[in-house]
Amino acid sequence: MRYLTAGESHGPGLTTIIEGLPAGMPLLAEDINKELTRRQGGHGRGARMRIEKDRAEITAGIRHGKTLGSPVALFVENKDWKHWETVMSVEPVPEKNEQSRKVARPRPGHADLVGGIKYGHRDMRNVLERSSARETTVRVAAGAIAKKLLHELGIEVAGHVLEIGGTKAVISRDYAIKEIQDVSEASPVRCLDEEAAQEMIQKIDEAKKNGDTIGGVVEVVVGGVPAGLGSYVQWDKKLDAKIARAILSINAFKGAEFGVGFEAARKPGSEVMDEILWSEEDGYTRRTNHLGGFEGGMTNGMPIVVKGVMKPIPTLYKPLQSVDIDSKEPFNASVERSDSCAVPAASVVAEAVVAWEVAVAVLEKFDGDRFDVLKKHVEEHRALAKEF
Ligand code: EPS
Repeated sequence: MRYLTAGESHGPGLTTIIEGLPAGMPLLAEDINKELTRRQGGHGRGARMRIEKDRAEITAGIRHGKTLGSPVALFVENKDWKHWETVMSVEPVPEKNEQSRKVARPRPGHADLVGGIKYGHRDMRNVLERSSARETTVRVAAGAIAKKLLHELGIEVAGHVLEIGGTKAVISRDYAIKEIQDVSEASPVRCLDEEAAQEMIQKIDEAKKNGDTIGGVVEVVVGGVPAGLGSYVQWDKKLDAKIARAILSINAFKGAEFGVGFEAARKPGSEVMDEILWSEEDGYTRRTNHLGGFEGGMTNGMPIVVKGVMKPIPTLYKPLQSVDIDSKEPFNASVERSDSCAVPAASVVAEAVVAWEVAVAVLEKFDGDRFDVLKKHVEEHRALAKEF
């Protein structure tokens, strides 16, 4: 299964084509739309999210609520496009209009300058329009389809926020996946610790007042995962590595870790490995889940637990120093409309990209043409793994 996305932040809209879905899988536009709405929310979002009401228009691949096995195509309209029709016109515009909203003072930390050098864009709007996190809209749409496939196979995905601007959530017990979904959904910052959430909200408000931005840490948990997705036999078949890449592909993400992650460097092996248990009811399990559901690049049947680190968004209302690429004089960076914190929204994007990688791994391991056959194969595999 694969997908590509296309679209500029202030162009007519965003498009994706998803190829390789099995035929006969139930799928409604609402399955996608509810995820698009989740991505738009969270305390700290800017004015753009008040303009948009992201909705997927499905134009191919589904009939009577079920996938056909042919490519699924969908389009999400940018409602803001009507304010940008000349600036972002596909057709040539009069010379006097070409310069309008030109970006010549690159923002430190954004793709502006390097993208400009790479593609020869002296107007760096040509870079920022595509490098904008607006693109994550259609990645969430593709992820929503992956989540639906996983859900139908008894695999559930939940994301939440662990940290914003240095305030850490204290998670005092193990939450079931459904609880993570419900509790985070009710929080304006998608955090399971209500006290920490209040502090996070204050920090976001402070950052906004100061024309600044803040980042944080998100976590995605996937439960009901069959053992043996991915493989140890070749470096590029390791599923944890694919998930880490997917996390790092989210705009502004700088790191990923599984289970205890970087803490493993500071502990002896006896405190890191997860002891193996077996029971009639559950088959093989682990006493703990320090390794975040992975051994040898393969899922071990325990929940996948992966964290991602998001840097603060680089667009600052109180801009940092930059250079005007026309005059080469020092200037403050250009100011674009932005969010003061998008960590809660990014946790929804993280769910989507993780769900995508897990769904691809499921389809690689089991039959991918017919959904009913796929379901049967997954059930058979679960029974075999238990008896092993
Ligand atoms: C975003 C849409 C963008 C930004 C944000 C994310 O819209 P606009 O540029 O019109 O405000 O709000 O992206 C960034 C700040 C960025 O630097 O990438 C969205 O739909 O999530």
